[in-house]
Amino acid sequence: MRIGELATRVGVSTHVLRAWESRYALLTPTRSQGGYRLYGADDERRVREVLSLRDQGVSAMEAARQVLAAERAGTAAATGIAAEPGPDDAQSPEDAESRLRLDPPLLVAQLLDAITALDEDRAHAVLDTAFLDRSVESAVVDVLVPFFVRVGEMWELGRIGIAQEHFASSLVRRRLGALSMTWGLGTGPIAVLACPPGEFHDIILMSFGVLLGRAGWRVRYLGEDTPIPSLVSACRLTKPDAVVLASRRPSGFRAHARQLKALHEQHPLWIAGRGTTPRVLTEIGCHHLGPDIVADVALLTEAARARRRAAESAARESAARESATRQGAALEAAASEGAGLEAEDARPSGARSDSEPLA
Ligand code: B12
Repeated sequence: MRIGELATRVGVSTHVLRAWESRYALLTPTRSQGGYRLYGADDERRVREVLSLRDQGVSAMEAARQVLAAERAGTAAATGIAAEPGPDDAQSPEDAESRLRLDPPLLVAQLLDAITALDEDRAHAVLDTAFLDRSVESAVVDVLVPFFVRVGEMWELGRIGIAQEHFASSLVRRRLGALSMTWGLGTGPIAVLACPPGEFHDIILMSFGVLLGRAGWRVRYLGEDTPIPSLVSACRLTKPDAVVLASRRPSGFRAHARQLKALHEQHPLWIAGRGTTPRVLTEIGCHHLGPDIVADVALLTEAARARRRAAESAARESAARESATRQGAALEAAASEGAGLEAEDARPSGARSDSEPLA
């Protein structure tokens, strides 16, 4: 069968299958007369085994290694003949891992090559490898961020044009978009994410949203060029545990300092990106996030936990105060009732209360 049919049968994109073929030698196609690669039942079985291991939390690279190792061992057991040593056999697992795993700088170089040629297929294959081989956090921090720094440098040097830069942005935004599908779900704290008016660089903000979603946050993403009154009404509606505003330029924040200061009084506001200068922070008086976006997720999470703990303890204190007030009132009532009874007891024996039925 051709790769498209295999992809449909196993429910994995052709990009991923090609990556697994070239990176892990998981697939061993034969060639048709016309030169097309043809895949067989063994290829399909290996892919299914890798997918099942991945469902159990094993990385694609490790799953491929296990499937191929089991296959070699199985062949040897079935035939009783020692299997030919595979390329991995003489190596330690660490050697095999480093052989299979591409270094982030190499991935960045391959990605730059692919976007320079506007080669969508190749660029996707590199991104597939980046996201399959490592955690989303590492793919973002070690591959995507350095990639955009290099795109900026090459753009400045005139080695790539605006077409390539737009192509790169659109490619990565679509990938992040796919990863963002579940970031609104759950019961975790809520974060509203936006860029101020005139700011269109939102890729890191979006990446940050993906990482927040993975850490259990519910993300409400407003994205680039958001008018401040719209941000304020979104916050009124969602009552977020954090509002994150990102801008490359200080003016993106300073032009709205008064409204942002007021917003921070209602909901915790965090500003991020290169526009976050000491002067901006003094003018707005809000929190800020640094350049390490993984550490930023932890910082925001800890702040939300502390805020929740403070709210819970305030609620407990207020409940305790209320209950003390209620107890005090009850005691007072009991005391005055007791005093009434005493007064009644003190009445002369023949005397009758007004409320007593007449005989
Ligand atoms: C992709 C891109 C675009 C895309 C953005 C697509 C998108 N949706 O994001 C588009 C095409 C829209 C664009 C437009 C423009 N761009 Co542009 N762009 C870039 C490029 C290549 C990557 C931007 C990026 O994502 N960088 C991300 C990282 C790599 O950069 P960073 O800002 O250092 O971020 C780090 C921290 O600050 C922090 N951080 C940043 N944001 C956030 C957010 C959160 C929540 C957190 C926690 C942390 C955090 O984390 C990062 C990692 O440490 C950069 C090159 C570069 N080196 O950045 C140019 C660049 C930023 N652009 C530039 C320019 C000039 C422009 C335009 C003016 C071009 C034009 N003439 O139209 C417009 C301006 C649009 C606007 N008003 O916002 C210049 C800016 C120069 C300057 N001195 O400010 C750069 C540096 C390119 C260059 N070398 O000339 N751009």
